Amino acid sequence: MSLASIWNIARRDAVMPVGALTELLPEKHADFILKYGKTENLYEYVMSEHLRISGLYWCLTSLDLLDKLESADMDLIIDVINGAKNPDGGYGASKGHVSHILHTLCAVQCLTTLKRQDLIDVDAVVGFVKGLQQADGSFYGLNEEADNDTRFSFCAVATLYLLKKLEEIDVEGVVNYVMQCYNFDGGFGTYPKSESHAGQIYCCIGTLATTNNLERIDINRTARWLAERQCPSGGLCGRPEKLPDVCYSWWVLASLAIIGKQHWIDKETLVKFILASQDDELGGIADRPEDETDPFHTVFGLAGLSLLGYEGLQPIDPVFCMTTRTLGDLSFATKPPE
Ligand code: GRG
Repeated sequence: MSLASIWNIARRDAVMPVGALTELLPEKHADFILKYGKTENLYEYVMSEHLRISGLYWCLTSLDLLDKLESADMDLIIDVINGAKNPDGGYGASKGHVSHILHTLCAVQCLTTLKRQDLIDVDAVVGFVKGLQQADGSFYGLNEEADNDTRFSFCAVATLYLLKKLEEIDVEGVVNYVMQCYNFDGGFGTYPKSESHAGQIYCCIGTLATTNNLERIDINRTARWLAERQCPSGGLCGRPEKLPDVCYSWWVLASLAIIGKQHWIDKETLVKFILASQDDELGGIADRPEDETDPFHTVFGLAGLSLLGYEGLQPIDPVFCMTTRTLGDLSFATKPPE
């Protein structure tokens, strides 16, 4: 760990470098993302087999935001996704991996983006998702592992929503479980009584929005917790006392957008923070300025900029983190309660 990183932790914020980038570099980012599909021998590619389908979702959505989807190798992507399909109806991280609700959602998102939902065995996916719901309404991530987590509640609801099959699960049960994870501070945790975390809040608000239950929360209290995540550098963190990270430009901002409070964040400084986290040589966006870039932070940085109305990026849907153009009539109309 560098001396600068230790200093960042001590001050609980990132340093904005002198002469940081102030313009988006879309061509660089498209090249950075496309390189992942072309070089199977790339160290990062080989080491990321356990998140291959999620990685495809990050890359495809980045390209869609940059309006460069046509540059992707569709046949290769479809081969990888089909290879990850399992007899139990779900998708694994890649070929030979057990089915997981996260990768199943990502496979559905990718095939929706590629306009190839026809390749999905909808009944089989519905069967897999239904099998993960527990008596208390919560969801496991994979069969036979008691790992209930509000992330998986959202993944289940989003998968079925995108397939127009939401009614196939116990929706009231999932909403009741998510509401058990609602904390006094306005945030949500991973399971009942666990600490509020911005990533889990996104998942819970997304679940409530998709099932039309946003009126169950105190919007102002939740928005306040989220808005307090903005650090003096402009970047957003995931919980109190933690460092800002570009990915929270999505988890925090999208949550605020869904409940109609995006304006509680200072837009100008957040845009500066994301732009300062780009790499002008290799392309891509990092977790914070001067760190190494990767597809995960690239997609959520671009998605955050799109929500902030940054010019030249396709508009994004705050619930599904997919472009509104791609989602068409599946795009979620954000209607915060009065
Ligand atoms: C449709 C985009 C989309 C997502 C699917 C799986 C999922 C739903 C969302 C994940 C939400 C989440 C929990 C995000 C947080 C990711 C992250 C950076 C976790 C690290 O957390 P900590 O607590 O790190 O280790 P910090 O220091 O940031 O608190």
